[in-house]
Amino acid sequence: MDPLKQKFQEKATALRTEVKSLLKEHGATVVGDVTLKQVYGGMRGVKSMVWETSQLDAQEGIRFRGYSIPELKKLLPKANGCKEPMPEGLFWLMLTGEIPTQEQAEWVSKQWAERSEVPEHTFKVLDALSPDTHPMTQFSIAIVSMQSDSNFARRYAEGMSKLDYWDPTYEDAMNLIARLPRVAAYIYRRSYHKSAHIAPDKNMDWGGNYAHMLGIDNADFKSLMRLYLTIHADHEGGNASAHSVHLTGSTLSDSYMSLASGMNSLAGPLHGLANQEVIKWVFKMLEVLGTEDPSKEQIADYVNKTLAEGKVIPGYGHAVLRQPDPRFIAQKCFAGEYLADSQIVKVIWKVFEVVPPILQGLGKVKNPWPNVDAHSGALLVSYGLSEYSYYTVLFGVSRAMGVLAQLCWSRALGFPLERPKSVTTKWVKEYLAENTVI
Ligand code: CMX
Repeated sequence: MDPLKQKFQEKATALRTEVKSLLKEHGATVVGDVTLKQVYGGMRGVKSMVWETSQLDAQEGIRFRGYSIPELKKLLPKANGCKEPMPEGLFWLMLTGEIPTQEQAEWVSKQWAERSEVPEHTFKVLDALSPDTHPMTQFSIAIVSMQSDSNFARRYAEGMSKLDYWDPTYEDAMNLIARLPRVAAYIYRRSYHKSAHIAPDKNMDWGGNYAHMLGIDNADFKSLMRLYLTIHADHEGGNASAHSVHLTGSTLSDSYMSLASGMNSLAGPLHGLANQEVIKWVFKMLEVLGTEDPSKEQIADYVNKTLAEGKVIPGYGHAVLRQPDPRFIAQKCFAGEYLADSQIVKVIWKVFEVVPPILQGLGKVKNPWPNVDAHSGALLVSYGLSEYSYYTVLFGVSRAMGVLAQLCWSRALGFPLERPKSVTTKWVKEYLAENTVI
């Protein structure tokens, strides 16, 4: 058994026993109430799921297995000479709860290089699509097309014990994550570079090789990719992409089907597609204002115009966070170090000064601060990756690590089919009539 799988099995066996006795003793403990507002309001804050790989605090932001992003930047292993963390190390951490050694992170790199072969039929499926098909549509189709290789689906069809579900899930997760950069780069090159594909370099790390296959062989861009792929990986379980993977996975759909579900949710403009919407909105603003260097007053006017048209300001607000997103701050720090002269970065920083007070002034926006998507586009544009319709695919490649690590945990802990209760408005009215004290 490989070292990561062995460590995961040890940890999972122990936690499964612990959870069993926890539920035996405390299964009836009430952990929260649900209000009617939450029932109609997208279930905000309702505790209804266990997610081991990360947890989100409204004030502090995300912690992966207890570690904040600045801590991870210090503690996770680095690829040769790069200052940013290796996403491979984060995957090890999410799966085992332990910060890996350099050797362990490099082992993951090698494993993913070995497992990265994409079936020929997936390229044929992609080539059959019109090149102007949205990259997220292509990504989702490509993931489903690889499902024929699922170890879980094959072993389930052969008849496997419930206790073994985690094992082929781990194999599928490793294979799928390994293949995603190749698939994602293929989509980029066919959509924007006339299918001039770039062969993978199996000696490179996962993030570096992705940058290489995109066609941007710049050391700083590779560093950005490692940071980007690390910070977008997971955001606890309730966000739409993670929850979609969890829900689909709970039916015992395999990793390929489950991940495609998550990617279809990520493709919505209130979620991952916001990264494309931000830069599209900024480009439009610069075009309308006729300047590359708008004043704060000009930006404020444009923000108010967007709001008056009944639209949201993309990249701002969050369902849980109530402070600037530490993933935004991590990208701002990167820009400060590597791209302080970039004009588009300067515009994003000005927008950051202008938007929060305006949103605050509306009186209804719970979080006026920037989220992860407010900054990423400016970094990518600065390195020449300006085709913003592609941006959500980058997010998706990263998000696969978190949701698939958790899918391994969900299988190992024997989580059941997810099936919450819905009610009709008629039921609500009857319930209120019977239960409201006048
Ligand atoms: N611009 C304008 N209005 C906003 C707003 C924004 N950025 N964020 C919230 N609001 C509005 C909501 O539309 C809602 O208005 P109505 O009452 O008229 O419907 C009101 O403020 C209250 O919303 P909320 O409780 O503060 O926010 P939600 O939890 O409902 O929604 C989110 C969260 C992210 C969908 C919302 O802030 C938004 O639409 N932001 C812009 C899109 C975006 O950046 N999404 C990316 C999120 C991060 C990610 O998943 O990648």
